[in-house]
Amino acid sequence: MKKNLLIAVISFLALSLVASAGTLSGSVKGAQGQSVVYLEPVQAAAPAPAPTQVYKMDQRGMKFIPSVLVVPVGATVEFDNDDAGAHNVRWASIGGQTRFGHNLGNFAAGQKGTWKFEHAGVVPLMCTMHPDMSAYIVVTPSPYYAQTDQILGDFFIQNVPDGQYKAVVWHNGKTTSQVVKVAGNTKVDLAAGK
Ligand SMILES: [Cu+2]
Repeated sequence: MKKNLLIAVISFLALSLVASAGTLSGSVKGAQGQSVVYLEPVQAAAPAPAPTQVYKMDQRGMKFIPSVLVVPVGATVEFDNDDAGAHNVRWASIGGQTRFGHNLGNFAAGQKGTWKFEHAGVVPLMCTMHPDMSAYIVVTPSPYYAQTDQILGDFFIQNVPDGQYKAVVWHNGKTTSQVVKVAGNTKVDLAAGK
């Protein structure tokens, strides 16, 4: 009897360990090129630890590099001017909200600036001096995000706690979403917006 109880307890513990989180994987369908996938908790979730990594957006060869940078909310992004001439960094809005717009300023060759992104949403970057320069920073509401494979559209998001999420696909400036349920390792294909 005692042994059975012990086995039951151990089984329960093992099961709860296995099932508490998993990798969400799948493919974004109907999109050419890279997409961004991120999860928005549907239920109240414990706040994620503040990101400590510094993320970088370069200005090099008259381009923002990378053209799409994905960071979790609360992340600090470093903007480096690697060109011989001056550049500017500004965004008119975050997530379409103009009150979050900001002009980070003008940067001479070799100069850099940093900004902490406190609001989730898409940040359309511009350089006032060069209207052809543009890029996006996607600030995600959770640490659960991925960029898809350019060709296959595959994505993997690791260590996702079990639960319900709104899975958002961002592709070339358009977003779509669907509710997904994560229970351990979970596979789901997502559709990109047209
Ligand atoms: Cu510029």
